[in-house]
Amino acid sequence: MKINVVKRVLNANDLVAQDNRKKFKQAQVLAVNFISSPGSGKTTLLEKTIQKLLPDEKSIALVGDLQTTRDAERLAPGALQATQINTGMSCHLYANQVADALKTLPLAKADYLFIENVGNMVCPGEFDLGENLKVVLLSIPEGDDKVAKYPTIFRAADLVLITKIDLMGALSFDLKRIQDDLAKLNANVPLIQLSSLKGDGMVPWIQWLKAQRRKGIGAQAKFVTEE
Ligand SMILES: Nc1nc2c(ncn2[C@@H]2O[C@H](COP(=O)(O)OP(=O)(O)OP(=O)(O)O)[C@@H](O)[C@H]2O)c(=O)[nH]1
Ligand SMILES: [Mg+2]
Repeated sequence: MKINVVKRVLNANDLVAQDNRKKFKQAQVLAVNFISSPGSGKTTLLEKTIQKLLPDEKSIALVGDLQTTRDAERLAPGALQATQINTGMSCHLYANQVADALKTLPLAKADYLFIENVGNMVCPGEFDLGENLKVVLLSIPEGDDKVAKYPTIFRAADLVLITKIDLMGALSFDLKRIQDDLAKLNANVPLIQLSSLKGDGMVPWIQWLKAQRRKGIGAQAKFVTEE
């Protein structure tokens, strides 16, 4: 019997993403892609994270939004550099937009590259940017039904952050429902609950982030690029 082996053909975006990944590896930078709906708390979390990593570890922020430089302005304090990409009509970042930005970013001086994708639960999941990890945020006000309704992005997540947990008591949100839905899609994905506003959950989040960077640099596991 003849067995046909079908290889995934890399598209133009994937090829640029591969090249980005090589650059992250060369610079020994952990590149993290933050994905969520608009307003889930990506920028607020990054503002706090960049500050908490200082003075030992330094970060670059790269932010995608349709319009304005507001998020980059918020992230500039504490960051080695904060760069805004305006995507116009596009609901996600492309790898070549990241590649263009890399030309002016001080990657060699950084420990982390935090990429805040355009606020959207669908499109960003389809486009590899060359990142080492995808962190998906879901905030309490969005509701506990979202994992099952937007499975693609939760399937691809390396970490799920439940944000704005200070609002847990004010809104009806069943964490067990989230855990059950994640168990079906991405059984071993870690989940951290946090409030950037109040500070709860920041310790495990920062520990997780640092551990990923150590793992990447030690074993070159996540930094390895498929040749
Ligand atoms: N209660 C509460 N509000 C928060 C928390 N984190 C962020 N917010 C608020 O949520 C709103 C949106 O936060 P952002 O950090 O701008 O959200 P974002 O995901 O970056 O939004 P986009 O860039 O537009 O996709 C702001 O009013 C924040 O103050 C939190 O932990 N608790
Ligand atoms: Mg933002």
